[in-house]
Amino acid sequence: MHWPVVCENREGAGAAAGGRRGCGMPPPFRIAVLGAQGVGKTAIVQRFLHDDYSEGPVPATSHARRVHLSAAVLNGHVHDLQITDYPAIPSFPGSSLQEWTDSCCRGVRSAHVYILVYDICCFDSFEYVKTIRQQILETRVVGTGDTPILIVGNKRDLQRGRVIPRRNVSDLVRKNWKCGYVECSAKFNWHVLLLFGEALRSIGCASCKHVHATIRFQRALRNERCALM
Ligand SMILES: Nc1nc2c(ncn2[C@@H]2O[C@H](COP(=O)(O)OP(=O)(O)O)[C@@H](O)[C@H]2O)c(=O)[nH]1
Ligand SMILES: [Mg+2]
Repeated sequence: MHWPVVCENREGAGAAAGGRRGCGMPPPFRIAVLGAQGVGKTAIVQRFLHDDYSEGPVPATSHARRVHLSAAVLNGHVHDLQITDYPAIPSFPGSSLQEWTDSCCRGVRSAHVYILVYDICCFDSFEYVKTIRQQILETRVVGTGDTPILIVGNKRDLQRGRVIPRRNVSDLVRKNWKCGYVECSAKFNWHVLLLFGEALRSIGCASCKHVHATIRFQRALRNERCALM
């Protein structure tokens, strides 16, 4: 497969202000990754950005919000991506003031797409996703476009421990909620690329009806690296 052009990846709380703006680049696509503690949000983001997965104990910093800058090629154009890996936020902030009061929620209201992750073996984590989705809908400003939401069932490799039949979740999410649904395994790198592709497609479709969903990624990015493929 031919992977395209330039990529870079910078991380940390200060990364949000960066990007390649000022060089005629459009603002980054902001992707918010949300879900209960332990569902594998960080593992999914690490797998996507670094093709890396670690099983060990969860470091203390995992409870902080992490902003990652990266890039993808969409319809022949390079787009900056800002992927924010949120801790399990207690609730979706209903106002800008609430968002700024709780530092772990910063930027969540202005995301272009929400990736809501649950663990297919944990019923409570699906309940969390349900609640957050409902809160996102309630805070939408009438007249503005709908921010797409993608529901992700992680830990697909633990299929035998599944608590809700896949068909039931998929029907609820796709038919009733009108959201995309993807199951993945960060551990075995199964459908991780697909889910980010779905997320970007949903942004493209919401912002431009004529966008052709041709998305290609530079995989296995390394810090501060540019690659010409
Ligand atoms: N079996 C399995 N374990 C996973 C998977 N993704 C994450 N984990 C494990 O789940 C735990 C929590 O993952 P983490 O990414 O820290 O979850 P977060 O709190 O949602 O960010 C860690 O021990 C991971 O190794 C997966 O796809 N399969
Ligand atoms: Mg985490």
